Amino acid sequence: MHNYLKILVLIGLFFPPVFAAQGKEYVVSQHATNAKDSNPGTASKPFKSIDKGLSVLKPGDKLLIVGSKDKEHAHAVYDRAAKHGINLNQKGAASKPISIIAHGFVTLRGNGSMHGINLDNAAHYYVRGFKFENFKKASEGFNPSSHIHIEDCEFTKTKETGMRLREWSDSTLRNVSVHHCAETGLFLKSCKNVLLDNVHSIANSDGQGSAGDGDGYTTHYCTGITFINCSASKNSEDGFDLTGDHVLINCKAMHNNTCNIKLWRRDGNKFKENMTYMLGCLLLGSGEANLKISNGAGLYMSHSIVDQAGEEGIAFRENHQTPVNNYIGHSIILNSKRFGIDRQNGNPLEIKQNVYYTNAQHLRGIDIEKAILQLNPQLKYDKDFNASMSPISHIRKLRIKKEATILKILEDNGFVYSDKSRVGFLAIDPK
Ligand SMILES: [Ca+2]
Repeated sequence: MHNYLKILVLIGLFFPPVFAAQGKEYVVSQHATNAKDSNPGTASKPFKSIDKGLSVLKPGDKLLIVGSKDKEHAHAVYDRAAKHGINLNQKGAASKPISIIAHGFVTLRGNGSMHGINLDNAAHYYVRGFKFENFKKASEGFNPSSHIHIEDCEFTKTKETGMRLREWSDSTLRNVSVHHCAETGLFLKSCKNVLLDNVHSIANSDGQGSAGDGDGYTTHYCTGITFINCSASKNSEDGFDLTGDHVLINCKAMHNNTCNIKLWRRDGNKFKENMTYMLGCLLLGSGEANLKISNGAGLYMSHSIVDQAGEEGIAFRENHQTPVNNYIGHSIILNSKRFGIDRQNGNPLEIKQNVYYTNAQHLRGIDIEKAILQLNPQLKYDKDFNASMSPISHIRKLRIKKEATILKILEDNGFVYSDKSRVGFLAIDPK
């Protein structure tokens, strides 16, 4: 139970409010017949260029960039060759963010030399509705940025890395997809208090397969990163390659070349304790271990499915001098080509009411007798397990237990799902 509370404390740090713009509204419409940059930037006399629109923004202002009703229409495309797609070079203020919003379909198209969003030193921005393609990186910022909220955006076909988020804090990505980018989809470095909600990192590749580092998500030196309803799939290396304190709720990591999820404790040249909480996650089909925990990183996993690992389902590797307590409960570990759970390191691991099914072998480094006794008594171990049932129907059985009412606990503590049906997948469901 204490672990749930820890999750809530972590989640409670997020959901920064987005305030209504209080300043002026400007319009950019490159194809309007009377558009010109000497205009006042109103709806009837719009600016022609994005650069002009960006240059006039003050805290609280809103910039509408007009595209097309038709996604494929030429008017949807703004040519951003040799320019950043959007340069967040003004600063909003605490209750006066600057909003930059696409009106209709807007594609910002680079030529590979600059970045989709330049975050350098940016603060208090709200960006919504754009497609960014053919930039050098999907986003970049060499100096800290904070309170940036990016919604309903798509980033694709970069030349180097997808989104690079460095020293990014108190910020949100919501309804964002990053796909077919070079190298890693989203690279977060030294970030703090970041919420990723419904973010999908797909088919990003550095061209080196499992030997490279084309991860769905990479985090280095980060604290307080929460992923809700996020996914990583078909990336050329790992799905989620994480260092730091993270929460993953209802996330999916599927068919990534190396591990679907990898947790590290390494933090620069130091080893810092960290813990990743996973609730209701699906790890499906990995080239190597489905979930790998290295250097004694901490894992708390509940109500999750670990299916079709190319090697181990869950592999604990490499001892660390300071033990971290790990927990795996109410989860199903099945169809691993090697052990379901392979604990080669000596960190404490509590396993409780899991189901192990058709792994090459179920458990190593664990007291198997004890592990079997800990299974949910309503679900008999292995031989009574109905293979025709989907893993999801099994996990639904598991969560009948009262202690599985995670959603209620979350809701009681102010965690709100705007659309429960979208969850669509186990766990966060009190029934
Ligand atoms: Ca990796």
